[in-house]
Amino acid sequence: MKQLLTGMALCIGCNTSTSPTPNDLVSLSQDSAVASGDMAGSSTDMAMVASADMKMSTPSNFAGCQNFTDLTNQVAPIIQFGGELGQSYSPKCAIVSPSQTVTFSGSFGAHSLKGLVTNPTADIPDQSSGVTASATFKVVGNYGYYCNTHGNPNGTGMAGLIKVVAAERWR
Ligand SMILES: [Cu+2]
Repeated sequence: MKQLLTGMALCIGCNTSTSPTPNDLVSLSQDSAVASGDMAGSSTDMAMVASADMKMSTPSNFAGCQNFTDLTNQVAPIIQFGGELGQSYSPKCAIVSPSQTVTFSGSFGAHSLKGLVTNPTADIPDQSSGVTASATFKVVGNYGYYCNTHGNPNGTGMAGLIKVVAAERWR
């Protein structure tokens, strides 16, 4: 009787449709063999390509940005944060021209600023003290940033995006 019960317990689920059939197992192992073969052949190349892509890959909708505030006509554009704005930047999504200087204004002690490593250049400073910090953008592209306390490098929470666009490209 004890042996019978043990045998029944072991068989529970062993014939369900979710169990892989022998054919499935064969094709799975063939796929993984191909994949690992590719990886072994070019792992160094793949790493180099990935890091090169990441340099330029801040998404154009970072921080959920779809509608952008045009700051290109402003002599001294300012992005404010904290204080009455709470855990947000204003404007959160901004467009500037190359060589324009943007000033972040607010308490960096309460809202430590971080630029994304995927930005084209590291113009947005890491700033954790003081109340103003400036960034001059010489290279077109998408520059994401976030609050190290209330935001994330993936753009959730307190984060923003500066789009640096040559005038003839979007007017
Ligand atoms: Cu913050």
